[in-house]
Amino acid sequence: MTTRIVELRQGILKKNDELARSLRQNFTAAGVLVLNLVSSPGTGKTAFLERTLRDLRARGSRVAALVGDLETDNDARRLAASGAPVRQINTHGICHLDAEMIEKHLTGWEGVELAGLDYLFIENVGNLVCPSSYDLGEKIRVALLSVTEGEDKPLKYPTLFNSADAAVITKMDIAEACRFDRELALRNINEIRPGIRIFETSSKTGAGMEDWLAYLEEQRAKRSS
Ligand SMILES: Nc1nc2c(ncn2[C@@H]2O[C@H](COP(=O)(O)OP(=O)(O)OP(=O)(O)O)[C@@H](O)[C@H]2O)c(=O)[nH]1
Ligand SMILES: [Mg+2]
Repeated sequence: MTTRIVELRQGILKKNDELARSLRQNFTAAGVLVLNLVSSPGTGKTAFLERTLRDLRARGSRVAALVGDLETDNDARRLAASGAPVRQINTHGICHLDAEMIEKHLTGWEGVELAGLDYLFIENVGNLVCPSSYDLGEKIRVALLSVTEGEDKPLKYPTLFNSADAAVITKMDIAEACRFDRELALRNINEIRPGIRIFETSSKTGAGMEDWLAYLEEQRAKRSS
C-alpha cells in the first residue's frame, strides 16, 4: 500500500515537472520573468506584492499576478488595486498551486499576453511545506519569513528555503517589538541555502523595497542580455 502511494505521488510530481518545464520554455520565449512567492499563511505575501506591483508599475514595468488560496478572492481584489491584471486561483482544499493550475489560468486571461509582460508574480497558497515540491515553471522562487514566525523556521522547514533563489524577511517594522534575532535568522537561512540573496523589508514603511526592486530589474536585465 505504502509503495503504491509513493509511486502515485512520484507519478504526479513527474507529470507536474514535465508541464512546468514546458511552461518555463514559454515564459522564456515570451521574455517574461516569473516569480513564485511561498511562505506560511499571513507572512505578508500579498502586502509585499501590493507594493511590488505598484512600485514596478510606477517605473513603467508591465506586471501581472496570479494568486492562490483555498477559497475567497480577497487577495486578488487587494492586488488588483495596484492597477495590474490579477487572477485568483481557488484550489478548494488543495494546499499548493501546481503547474496545471497555472497553465489553466493563463489560458483565456482577457487582456493579458505573456509576451506583453515584463514580470508575472505567482503568490502561492500560504503553506511552508506543500508548495516546495511543485515547480510552477518559475525562474525565481522566493521564500518569505516574517519576524513573528520564529528564527528557526528555515531549519525546521528546509525544503522551501533549500529550493529558493531569494529570501525575504517581512514585517521588519515590528522586529524590535517581537525581539526578532536578526543575526540568528540570517545565519539559519544561510545554513540551509548558503549565499542566498536576502531582503529585509516592511510593507508598512517600504523599507527594503529599493533593494528588492533593483534585484528584480537586475534579474530581468540578465534574461535579456
Ligand atoms: N506590521 C506589519 N504587518 C504586515 C506587514 N506585511 C503584512 N502585514 C500584516 O500581516 C497580515 C497578513 O498579511 P497578508 O499580506 O495578508 O499575508 P499573506 O502571506 O498574503 O497571507 P495568506 O495569503 O493568507 O497566506 C495582515 O494583517 C497585514 O496587514 C508588514 O510589513 N508589517
Ligand atoms: Mg495572501
